[in-house]
This record gives sequence, C-alpha cells and structure tokens, in this order.
Amino acid sequence: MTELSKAAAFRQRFFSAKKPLIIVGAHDGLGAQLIEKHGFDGAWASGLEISASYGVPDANILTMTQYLERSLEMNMASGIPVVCDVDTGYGNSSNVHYMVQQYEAAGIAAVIIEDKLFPKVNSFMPGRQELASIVEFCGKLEAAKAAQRTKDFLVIARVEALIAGWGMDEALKRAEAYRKAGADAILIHSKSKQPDEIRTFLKAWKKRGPIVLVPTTYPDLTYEEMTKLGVNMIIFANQCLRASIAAMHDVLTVMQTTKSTVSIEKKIASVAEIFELQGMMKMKDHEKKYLRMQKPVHVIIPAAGVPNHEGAMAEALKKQPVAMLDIAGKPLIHRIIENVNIAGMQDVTVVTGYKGDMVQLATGTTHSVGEKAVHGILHSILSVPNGMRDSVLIHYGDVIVSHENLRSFIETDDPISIMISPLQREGRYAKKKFDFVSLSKPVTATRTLSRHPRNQLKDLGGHIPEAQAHGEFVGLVFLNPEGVKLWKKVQLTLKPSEQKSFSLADFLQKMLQHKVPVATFEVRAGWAEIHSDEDITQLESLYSA
Ligand code: SPV
Ligand code: MG
Repeated sequence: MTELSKAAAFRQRFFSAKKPLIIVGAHDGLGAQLIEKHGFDGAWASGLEISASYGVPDANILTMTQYLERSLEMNMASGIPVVCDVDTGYGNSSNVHYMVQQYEAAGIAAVIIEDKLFPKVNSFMPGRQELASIVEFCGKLEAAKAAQRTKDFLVIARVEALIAGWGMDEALKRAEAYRKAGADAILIHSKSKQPDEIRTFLKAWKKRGPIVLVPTTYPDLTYEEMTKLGVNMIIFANQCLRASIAAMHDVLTVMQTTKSTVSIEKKIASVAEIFELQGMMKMKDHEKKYLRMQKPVHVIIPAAGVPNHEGAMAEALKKQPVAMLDIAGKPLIHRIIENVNIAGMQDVTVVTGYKGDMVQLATGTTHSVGEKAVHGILHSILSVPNGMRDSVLIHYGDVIVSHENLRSFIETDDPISIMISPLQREGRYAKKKFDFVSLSKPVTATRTLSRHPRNQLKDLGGHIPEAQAHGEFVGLVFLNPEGVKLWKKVQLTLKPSEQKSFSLADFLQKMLQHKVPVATFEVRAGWAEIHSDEDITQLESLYSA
C-alpha cells in the first residue's frame, strides 16, 4: 500500500474528524518539530510569526518566496502537515494561481487566503483593514482551485469582515459566497475579546460548510463548546512565539544582571536536546552507513625526546621542548597539527615528555611519558592508550609536511607505507646519523610521471651507507586497519627490552624481517625537518612570504 501524501492524509482527517483538529503556529523547522512532538494535528506557517522572526511588520513586507521557504522548511523538518497563511495570495488572481502551484508542489497540505487588499496588515492592528470586493475574491478562490494539480490540496477562505468592522451580515454573506466559489472551508476571524461574535456567526452559519477558528483574542471559548458548535479546526496561531519571547527576556535579564548563566542552566533546554531535535544522532547513524569519504585516522606525534641539537637552537631547547619552537609566530606542533587537520585528520595525540607541561595544543590531546623520556620512540608510540586504533599516522614531532603531501600519503591501499625523500643537499648527512632507505625496485629515471613514486622498502636504518641509499626516511608511517593488525602481530614478537629501546626504524626493520611488506611514498618537496637554525630560517621565510 502506498503511503498517503501529507495533503491527502490531512484532507481525510479534516473532513472526517469528530472533534476540531488543532494546529499550532510556528515560523521554522524547529518550531514545527516541537509541535509534532506534542502530538498536534499540524503546524500553521503563521505570517505574523514568520515576519516577526525576520524582525519586520506583518504587512506583506516579505515576499511570497520568503514565506514559502519557511513553510517548506517546516514541512521538511516535521512529519506533520503544514497549513500556510498566504495572506491575500500576494496580489491578484494571477499571483494566486502561481502561489497555489508553488505551495502544492512544495508538499504543503493547505493554504488560507484572506479577503483583504494587498498589501494586508495584521488583523489585530488598529487602523486600515481594507476588504477586497466579494466578486474579486471569489475570482481568486476559483483561480486557486483551478491551479491545484491534485484533489487533495485544501484552499480555505478567510473572512475578514468582522475584523474590518463590516458586521455580521456581511461576514455571513461573504462566507456563503466563498463556499459557493469552491473554498474547502471558511476561516471566520474575529478580534473580539468575547466569544459571542463567533457564537452568533456559527449559529447563523448552521454548519453549511467546514469552519476554522483562530481563538487568539477569545481564549475562553472552550474546546468542548467549539466541538458542539461544529468547528473543524482551530489554530493556536502565535502562542509559541509569545512564550519563547518571554523566555528569552527572562534569560537575557539574568545573564545581563548576573553576568553568569549558573542560575538558568537547569531551566533552559540542554544542548543535547537541541542535538536530538535537529537529528544529530540520526545523522551519525546515517554516516556510519553511508559516509565513506574519510576513514578515521589516529595521528600519533611522538614529541617526548630530550633534544640533542647544536648551536643557538640548543640554547632555545634548554627552556622548551622541540614541539614549542617558534616557527614564524606559531609553535612547531601547532603548524604540524594544522596541516594534519587540513588534510582531514582530527584525532591527534601528541606524546610529550621533556618539558611536556609546556606543550599547549589548540586541538588534539597530549599523553605524557614522563619528563625524562628515557626510552625510544617506539615506546612513546606504544604507551598511548588504545593508540593503534582505526588507521594510524605516525608523524615525527620535528618535521613539517604539507597538507597536500599528507592527504596523498594516506590515500593508499597499501597496509603500511612510509614517507621517504630522495637524498638531499650535499653535506646534510655528515652531521648526524640518518635513517637511509634502500628500495627493492628503485626508480632510476630522473624524470617520472608520478608525483609521488611508490615503491617497496628493502632496508631502513643508519647502517646503510649513504652511497648505497636510495633516499631518507622522512619520519611518517601510515597504517590502514590491515596495517595496524600487521603492526600488532609484529609487536607481539618483541622482547620487553626491544619495546623500550627501539626506534621507529628498528621496528620497521623488524617488520621486514617478518616479511611484512612496507611500501614507500616519495616526496620531493613540501616537507622540512627542523633540526638546525638554518632549517628554521628557511621555514620562516616560507611562512612569512
Ligand atoms: C497569523 O498567524 O499570521 C494570522 C493569524 O494570520 S492572526 O495573527 O491572528 O491574524
Ligand atoms: Mg497572518
């Protein structure tokens, strides 16, 4: 069985219910959701509420499109039918024709058109309340009924004769004319504080056709009496807006006078409730099923080591850890994490040790291995609780890699890959021990089509002579979930002493010994190591360029 459209279901209920349906005014999707939660029959896209929420008068200042957009928003956000206040239909019969096509196509269940002149003014506003002629308005109603494509859509005619002071006879005459012109129901509007005017009208009307009421000024008319009088639907048109304005005044007063929110925290809705209403949890479930864009990557940045640098940098590092070295006005670790974030990775753990208290992050968390950081880098990595989760990017704390390189690096089907660079400028390798790499099938051509040639690692470490090396290890390892499993297997074979003393290169070598394939990803540019004052000067000119 196919499900009825909202308009079809609403029409059925409107004409068959034994008691008046109740719809409630709103001006946005959230309002419609709350109304639905409380079990009402529908939402009223109120012209008063929508215009007030824009901060403008209820006098056709806004355009049809603006009202329609809000109505659509309410309709999409909720499962209840939306009945729309379309004022006078935004012009003459041609405007009404177009309006009905638009509202019906948007899935709106019903529109209520009033018999005033465009531009209208809210019915409760003293002063001009000009009525259209009966003839003209009947033409609009006929245009509306002719424009609808399905039989389900409801066109309700709103009689403003009592509002405009034209008297009961005129109101009854108009209601009858509109019924004959094809209106599905009549809304008889009154601004009287007593319900007598409405009682008189309804008694004289004698249930000739369905009736809608807006009991804003006559709240004393009970639901039971309205039921007896044969009312089909009532509209609580603006009470939610008025309630929210009062509530906002209250909290604003408290916040302004006490400069605190402590006393109101328990009275206001929680952020969790907002999340619930806007469907945040549903979105998360949806993402689990369908979002395949980015795999979660846990980034581990070992930055615990006691520095052994030379020159002016050594002086600076007596007072702070490498991670907090200033690179053109920002700590190195912030620059690293910024690139990692831009590359789409948000789950970051920085392992701190030496002067770890000084490591302050803007995003990401820290994990400390103690001030002395006596063990190797592998120990730092393994000490992160549940660190080897999802996919893992291990990123040395003293290299900066461009976000473009990072993004390409993790886009791989290889379970484990490491970032390498061709051998660098002369003399670089004289000063300290480097982890060189040798590849199983080295690219011999100096020109290659691939931006980042991928290859297989044959050997890695300081024991490879420079002359035989195909490149150097940059300090980044990426493991996809399969790679993480392989990592854990090899980890189980380590002796406790190895777990403590190993460098990352030692562990990668161990993987090779266990015949775990390690792929290499070559970068020729877009990375820098921060080891000397010269490195920092170079980076500063890059960042300030
Ligand atoms: C509205 O809610 O915009 C209405 C009802 O038209 S009333 O304000 O009572 O006229
Ligand atoms: Mg209105």
